[in-house]
Amino acid sequence: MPSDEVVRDTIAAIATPAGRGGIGVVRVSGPDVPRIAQAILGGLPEPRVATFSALGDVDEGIALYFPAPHSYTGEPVLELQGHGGPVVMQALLGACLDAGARLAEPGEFTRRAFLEGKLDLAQAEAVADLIDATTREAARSALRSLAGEFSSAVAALVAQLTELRALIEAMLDFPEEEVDPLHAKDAAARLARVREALDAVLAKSRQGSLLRTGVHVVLAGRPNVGKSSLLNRLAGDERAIVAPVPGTTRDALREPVQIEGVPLVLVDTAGLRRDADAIERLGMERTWRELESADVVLAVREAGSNAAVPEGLPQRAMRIDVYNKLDLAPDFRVPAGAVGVSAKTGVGLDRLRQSILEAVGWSATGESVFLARERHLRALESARGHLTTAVTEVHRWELFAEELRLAQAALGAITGEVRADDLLGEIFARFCIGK
Ligand SMILES: Nc1nc2c(ncn2[C@@H]2O[C@H](COP(=O)(O)OP(=O)(O)OP(=O)(O)O)[C@@H](O)[C@H]2O)c(=O)[nH]1
Ligand SMILES: [Mg+2]
Repeated sequence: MPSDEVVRDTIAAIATPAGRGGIGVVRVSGPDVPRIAQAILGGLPEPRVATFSALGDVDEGIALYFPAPHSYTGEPVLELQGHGGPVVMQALLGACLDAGARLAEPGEFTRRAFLEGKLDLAQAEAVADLIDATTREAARSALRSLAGEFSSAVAALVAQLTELRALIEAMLDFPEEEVDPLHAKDAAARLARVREALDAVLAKSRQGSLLRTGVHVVLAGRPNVGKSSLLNRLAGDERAIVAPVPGTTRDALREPVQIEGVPLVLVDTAGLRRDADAIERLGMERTWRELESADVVLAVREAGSNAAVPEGLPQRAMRIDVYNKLDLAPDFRVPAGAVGVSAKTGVGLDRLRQSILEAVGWSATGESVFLARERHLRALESARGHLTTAVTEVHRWELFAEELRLAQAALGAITGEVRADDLLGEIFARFCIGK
């Protein structure tokens, strides 16, 4: 990886996905772009004007030139749009490499954009999140982060902290007994306001993180209670085999679905019972493993049957008690807190979907959420920890100021103001090549 020094080499990569397509794009960024354009196009195209040209002796297509600093990376950028076949694209990339470019590493274009100050770190991450979004809701949220909504919210917190720190620094110049009690009161009130604002950002970030990671929902229960039928209903498709014989499902089956834009992975499992044959027992072992990593467990049983759910369902995950086959037991009274459904008629499924969202803490407030990464959540929580400690240090102003400084540093790590180089490597290595 290149270091942060200003003189960089020129990188090139195929920016479109591998395979055949109408158009394929090779992207080049760096100081050698004019020389490479000369070699491949016979000259630099007019800035930002789509220019039809021969692309070396490989293809013909459109060339686009973005002079620095008005480009994605902030460096001179050349985009070559040729025909999107793997051979053509490889040859075009090869021509760029022959002309002096180096093959880009994953995420290197975006890394340069960050180093050139075109994007902050949270925005750079939003680029990858937008590409990786699995639902429309996640994509919308990523786009908002890319536009800087999350970064501004963090910056607003940092600004509040900076102001408060300035106030405290001024107080530090006086001996404790001379500090105006009004100032002390003011500082405490301001701290309370920052904490409130931080809590709001944290709540939106926790919600949004669900859109990134997806939620593991495991269906578990005794055989034949209708777990596979429920999965099919929720997935809107006949994915799992359903049969009247107990012990139908052996392997755990995963099915991605979404509820109100929240991506979930539904996991159907082998029913749990005592006297099972060898293969079914192997299936049951898998069920227990799935249960260990579940975010939500749907504990399914038959309405009106006396059979309890199997013992030992984990407590860690959120659990929803589901009574299925309500159509067979019309008089059955669903216990409070549980959900009654019929996989056959579809009754109660909307209620079940809502319960799943509630269980993971999703509330459809219509307010925008932040598509936060684990890294962001940890930073916000750490900042929150320091502010909580600060509350107890009111009147010990030096310690108070130190906690504020630490909180600010934690927040600065989100946007990359405060950063460690190994963090950059870690973040950008997960990008695709050409981005
Ligand atoms: N009437 C009625 N029958 C249902 C309902 N849900 C499932 N069934 C039937 O119950 C039987 C078992 O359904 P499955 O979905 O295979 O049950 P399972 O819990 O996955 O069973 P195993 O895989 O063996 O653990 C099938 O004959 C289904 O058609 C329901 O809501 N109403
Ligand atoms: Mg089944």
